[in-house]
Amino acid sequence: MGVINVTPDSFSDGGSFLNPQAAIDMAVRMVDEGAAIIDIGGESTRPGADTVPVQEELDRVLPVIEGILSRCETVISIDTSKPEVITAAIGAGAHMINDIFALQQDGAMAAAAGSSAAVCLMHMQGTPATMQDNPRYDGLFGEITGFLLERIAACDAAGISADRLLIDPGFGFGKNDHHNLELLAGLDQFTVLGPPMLVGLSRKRTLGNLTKRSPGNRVAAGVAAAVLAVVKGASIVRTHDVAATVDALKVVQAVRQAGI
Ligand code: 7PM
Repeated sequence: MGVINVTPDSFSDGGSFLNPQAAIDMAVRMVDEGAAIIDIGGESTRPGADTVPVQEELDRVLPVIEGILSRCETVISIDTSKPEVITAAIGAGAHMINDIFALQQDGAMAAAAGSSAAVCLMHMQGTPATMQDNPRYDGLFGEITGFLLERIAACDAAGISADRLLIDPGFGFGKNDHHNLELLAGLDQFTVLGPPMLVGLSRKRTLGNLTKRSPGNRVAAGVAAAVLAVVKGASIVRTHDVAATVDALKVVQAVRQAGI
């Protein structure tokens, strides 16, 4: 899954475009490089980022979804928590909802249930504004598993069947470096929940703290994390660096097939 942010953000040191044409070009390039899914976001989840009004978010993402689908065949994921954006993006051709609030915001569950799109349920402790202020867990895996099971049950109650779901432990979302590394080491524990697992480690701060590198120079670290995640059961890797990640995962897949 390649990441395209249609925001004025510079955090990720690439992958953010306010110009729709640049965003579309980058997405098409990611598809050419082997991405199976493009994740499009119009609102930053960065702590302290400005919230974006609904109309502004729509104006950012809809032309990009339409532009990508007019140029190539790919699966489009919409990174949003707003029901209006969920519904409009699916109307424009999006196939999947990537909501860091796991459909807990007002109207989001109903908007998802009114479609047949896939849904990624991500764990976050707290909210983006405060989640990195000394996150603490009594039991890291138990807390995340409990949350994901509760959200799977909430989706089922709303009429979203389990075969539409993906789960995500939410690396960096209310987790310190130690939490993130522990999660990666024990990632296989989430496979028993049932839905395929999506993970996002690309360019994240834990990788920066390990390597002392800026976001744009964390490609090798991110590729290592992606390989470990897939070996431990992840089905989808969210990345800013598609070409390098696809190459690495081709090796993983070939070794797996040779080992059958
Ligand atoms: C600031 C904080 C800027 C966090 C960017 C981020 C994930 C995601 C993001 C993830 C899923 C980033 C993150 N991360 N969606 N959206 N899983 N499902 O580093 O890990 O891209 S935003």
